Amino acid sequence: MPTVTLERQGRIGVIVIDNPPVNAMSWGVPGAMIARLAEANAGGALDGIVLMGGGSGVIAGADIRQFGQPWPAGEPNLRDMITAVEASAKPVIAALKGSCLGGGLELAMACHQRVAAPKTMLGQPEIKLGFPPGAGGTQRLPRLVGAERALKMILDGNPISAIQAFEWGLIDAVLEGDLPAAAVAHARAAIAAGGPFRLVRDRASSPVPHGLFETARAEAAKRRGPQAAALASIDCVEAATTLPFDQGLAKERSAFEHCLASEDSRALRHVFFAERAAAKVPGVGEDAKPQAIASAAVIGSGTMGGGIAMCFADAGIPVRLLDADPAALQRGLATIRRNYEATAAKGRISAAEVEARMGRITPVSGFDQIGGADIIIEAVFEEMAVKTEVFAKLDANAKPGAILASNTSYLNVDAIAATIPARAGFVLGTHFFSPANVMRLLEVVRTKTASPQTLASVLALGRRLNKVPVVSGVCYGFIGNRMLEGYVRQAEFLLEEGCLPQQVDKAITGFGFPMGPFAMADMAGLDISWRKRKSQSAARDPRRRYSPIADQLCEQGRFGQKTGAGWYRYDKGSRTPLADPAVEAMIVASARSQGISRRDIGPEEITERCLYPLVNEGARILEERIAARAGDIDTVWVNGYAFPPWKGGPMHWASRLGLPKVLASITAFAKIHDGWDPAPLLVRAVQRNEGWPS
Ligand code: 3H9
Repeated sequence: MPTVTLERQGRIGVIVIDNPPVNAMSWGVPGAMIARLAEANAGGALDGIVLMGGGSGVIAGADIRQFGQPWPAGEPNLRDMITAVEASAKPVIAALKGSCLGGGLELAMACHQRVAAPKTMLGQPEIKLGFPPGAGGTQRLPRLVGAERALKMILDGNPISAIQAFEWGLIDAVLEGDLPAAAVAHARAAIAAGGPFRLVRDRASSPVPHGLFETARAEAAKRRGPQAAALASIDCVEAATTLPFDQGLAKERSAFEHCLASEDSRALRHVFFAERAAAKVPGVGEDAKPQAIASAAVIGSGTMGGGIAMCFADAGIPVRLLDADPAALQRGLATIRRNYEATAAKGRISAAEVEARMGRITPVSGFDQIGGADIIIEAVFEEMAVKTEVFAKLDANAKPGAILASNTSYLNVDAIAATIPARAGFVLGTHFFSPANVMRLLEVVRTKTASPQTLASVLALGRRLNKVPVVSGVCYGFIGNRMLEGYVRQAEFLLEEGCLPQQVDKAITGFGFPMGPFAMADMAGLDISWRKRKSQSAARDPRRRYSPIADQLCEQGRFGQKTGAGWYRYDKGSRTPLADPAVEAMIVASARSQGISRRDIGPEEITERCLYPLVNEGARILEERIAARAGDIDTVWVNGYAFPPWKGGPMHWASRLGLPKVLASITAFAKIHDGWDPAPLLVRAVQRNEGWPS
């Protein structure tokens, strides 16, 4: 149960909102806070009030879990709390620490002053949940920092530092040292000086740069993702500059309610909680304490190995980068440096930071030089024999208890672990996504033998590396790539049946993906999957339909962007895919040779044909317990494959469409096309009128 306490420190009252873990404004908090405020105002014992969050000090805003549930009758809410603060006869000073977000910042802006510890982050992240701020953020923030800065904060949703907030006038002071004591001292001094304690609502808005809102609207219209929340936010901030305060508030209120009820917001909130639920892994309890990871080693200095080494360097963890080929090692290091310098050129890190990060990466050439690392990740050629040879060397060189991980995308990590039985408890998969230093997903592949502590350690490490770790069981392609296969197959079949690559890609980007399957394949390089297909061709089931076009492209040396041609053609130095009549001719010829008569196929069928296989395979993955929950699958697809987050991931999307509708289409496709047998779990969920198992 949340508690709100009032403690007296001389003539200053300190109100602490204690609602672990993040002091959200759940039911009960506003009522208790209003009661403490009334106590603090009663009588003449106090001159002023300091308001802060308990525990870590974080105030994360409204309780997102309670959105969509009826607010208990008669129970005050966040807006009542804000009204009470503004009505307080004694000045209220917000003392901020950790993160002060959403409704937390809105509450702070209603206070008479704001102070913060130096590391505090302040923001209005509501847009990431699909709605504009709903408790005055769009009205008070522009009055404090100006409409331009307020728009930026509200539209990108990213927090700013306390130092920045002070420079912009969002807070009145940055306080060093113990925050409660410093805030009380600040309150005493401010009261002695007579303020100023002017409420933000009473301030006039500063002049707005010409064309600000028009430009913002034009940019919002181009924005990938839900535009309603962005456009509503712009309207509300504009209202802060044109309407009286209370009218602006009313406008914000209705925009907030409208967007909160949208499917986009529902999906984004699902993604928020699914990512956090993925951190809770069955069989890995509190007693599985993560082991300390102070140093790392990465084997293989290619694109993946270099990217993984950068993840460690970025997180401040020293890493040894091993490659037996000195030239490859030098090339790998040069690429890493180029990447850092490009980031510095964009102003995201300083030149000194480039050197600091490079300094954390030590190139080495022998296994004897990585034995001291707490975790060793191999990113060598994707072939079992190569991987097991590496693991044999790790067995001989790694210190006892070191975690040994394979960055395989497909191979059986149980089989790898079995080759070094004495260390099998420390072996698992860490499947990074390319570019590894950018992509947030980390599939943690749980072997049968990995100990809970090994898993807990890698999950904690993943979070330190700023990743979203999701545990997958062992199967071919794990969660993400196993599902990808059906998506790509159907996209290729659609070509033979009547589409062109650009039509398929357009339907998929129209759905919300940043790229369609063919543009994506050209970017990734067609040769990698070609090599894989060739190595497996003997095992291919001849009864299954097979589209040969991707192979034919590769046979002509069309490997995608890197060779200037793949599914598309590319002008020299350009990455813009251009439709290629030569590819169309290949498609038409392939259809003819298979006796397929091509027809017009609309975007709706393209979307269903490409995306329903994700749902069907996802259901199998869930039934086999490769993924612990449907939300884990969604987390994989949103963070690793750019499934539009405002659609919530494939499993959430299917639930919202209605599983009976999805099953009906899958069953209909199964009558015409190969590879559409409905997953038993999907059939059962529909028969029993249930959702995905939790
Ligand atoms: C809002 O305020 C609307 C207003 O404008 C208007 C209203 C009328 N509610 O992320 P973590 C849980 S909208 C409920 O792992 P961290 C989270 O699920 C809100 N629960 O920790 C997790 O639970 P569990 C605007 C929340 O240290 C636990 O706390 N605010 C909320 O890495 C720990 O979370 C936001 O969008 C919440 N608001 O990061 C802020 N926040 O342990 C969203 C967290 O059961 N929150 N939880 O899995 C965050 O960005 C991060 O959680 C934060 C801490 C930076 C605060």
